[in-house]
Amino acid sequence: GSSNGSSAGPLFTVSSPNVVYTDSEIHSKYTYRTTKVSREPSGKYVATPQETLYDFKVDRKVPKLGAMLVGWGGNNGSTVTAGIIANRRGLVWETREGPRAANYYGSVIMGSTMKLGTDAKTAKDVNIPFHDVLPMVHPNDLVIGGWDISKLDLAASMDRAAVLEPTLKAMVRKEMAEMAPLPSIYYPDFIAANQEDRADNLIPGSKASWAHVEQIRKDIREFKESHDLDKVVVQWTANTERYADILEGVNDTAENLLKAIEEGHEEVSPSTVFAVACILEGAPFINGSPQNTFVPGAIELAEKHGSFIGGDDFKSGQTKMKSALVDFLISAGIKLTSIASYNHLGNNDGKNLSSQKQFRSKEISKSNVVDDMVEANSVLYAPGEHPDHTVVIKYMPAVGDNKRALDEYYAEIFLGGHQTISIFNVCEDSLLASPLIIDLVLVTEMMTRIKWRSQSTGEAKEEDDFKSFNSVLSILSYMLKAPLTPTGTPVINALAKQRGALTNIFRACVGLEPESDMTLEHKLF
Ligand code: NAI
Ligand code: DG6
Repeated sequence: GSSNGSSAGPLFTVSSPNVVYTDSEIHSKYTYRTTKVSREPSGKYVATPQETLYDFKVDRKVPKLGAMLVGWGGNNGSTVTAGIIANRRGLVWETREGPRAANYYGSVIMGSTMKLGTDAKTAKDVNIPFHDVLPMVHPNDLVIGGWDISKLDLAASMDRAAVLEPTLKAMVRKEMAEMAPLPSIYYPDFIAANQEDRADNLIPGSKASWAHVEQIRKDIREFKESHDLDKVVVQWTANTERYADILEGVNDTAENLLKAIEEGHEEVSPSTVFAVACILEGAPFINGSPQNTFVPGAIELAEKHGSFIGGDDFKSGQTKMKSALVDFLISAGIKLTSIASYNHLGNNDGKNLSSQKQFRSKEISKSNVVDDMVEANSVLYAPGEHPDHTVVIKYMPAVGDNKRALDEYYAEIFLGGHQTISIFNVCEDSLLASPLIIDLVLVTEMMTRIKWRSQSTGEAKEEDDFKSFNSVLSILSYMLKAPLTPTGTPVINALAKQRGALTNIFRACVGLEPESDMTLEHKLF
């Protein structure tokens, strides 16, 4: 069973002089071990093990949390809302294949486990639900709300999305019908022209303005007050926008961006206006779409205000496979030489992406996902050498949300031979994206309750030396195609490494060593 919070008591406690539990906090002293490498004039390397001592502090009080979605009435928004209601009520519904029960499959936090250690008696692995590693919010307790430029209530949105079984829809319809998205901001130039007919729920004004920032901030405050929430996390799951041009004096610095919004500059996108409003309101903001919402000015503003941001673009199906498979091929010493990625889909996302500028945003986020793995292998690839990589997306209304993705991976193997791997990946796109929306909210909220300080000087420090993680939450990378990282820090796309970062940071907060697969206990006896 899953338990969280200090009242129910945690599923496990750590017995170590480095870990202290109080009623309200978990304190851990953690030694972070890395290796510093220097290059000698001879071209050889010297590797020196390094240790840094950190204090971590976790607030154990699980808050009452709201998640506000921009694009709430879309396929993802309506599906994740219905899914949470179904789980909360433990629903079971009939399908032609028999009864189906609500679950959180596809959520790392709710559906996967972490090895805690080995059993003291049997030496077998003890695995616990990921959700029990730290005191996390349960998704059943989330209060969902949000905005959409389309005024349909959530029951009608769920019908329009055509994702869920009619029997399930019937069971959640009443609750869904009572939910309606708040009016939103619509600057027609940023999304495809073919979206215009659903834009009937609008805050007046068709370009950025300070009134828009104020209205969004007010919406967040009112949602928080009316549901008696401790915190709100906001997530963009609205249409993919075109890229905004990065212009000197407009969106290059925090100050210029705020000025550009006040002056109504046409190059500021709706998603950037949402990001700015959330940053100023202190509500974490996650971008689930590929466009460059986080222009340099928005990142600087977040860092200035110590507000959390994360993005970009949910990594759900084709790209998730890619970031696992390419990691495997290149780590196996096989020289991947080309990737051809094609997909067609028939939902409103596909319709919006049939427009060139919006497709271009997606093409960028889908294309840069193997760079780190290629660059890391200087045995297979010369500097600057890269596999060919093509991404095609076609709109095919008939298949609806049932996306078809075809991928061909072509590689060079031993002595000039070739390996071709073909993948045909069919899935309901929104059923893959919905659990990621949940994970992003839960992990982001958790990060607001973790503080750290460096103990490298060895001296005891004042309580107020504790800080938050950097504003840019790269820990969310596992769920995202084009992970945003703090300025000047590397992007990690390899799926296993991304999961390792998430797992091991959580472990460090309770004073546990990183997951090690050495299993020396089974080899040295
Ligand atoms: P959708 O088109 O069904 O939903 C988007 C919603 O956003 C629509 O209801 C639309 O009316 C609304 N909208 C557009 N502009 C808005 C604005 N300025 N303010 C408020 N609402 C606005 O699309 P879907 O399938 O839900 O996907 C949402 C986004 O997530 C898309 O950008 C898509 O590319 C991205 N995404 C989806 C993945 C998936 O597997 N479903 C994976 C990766 C990214
Ligand atoms: C088709 O490419 C539409 C897109 O919105 C994708 O469905 C979405 O980005 C998911 O991408 P992936 O590559 O993770 O399956």
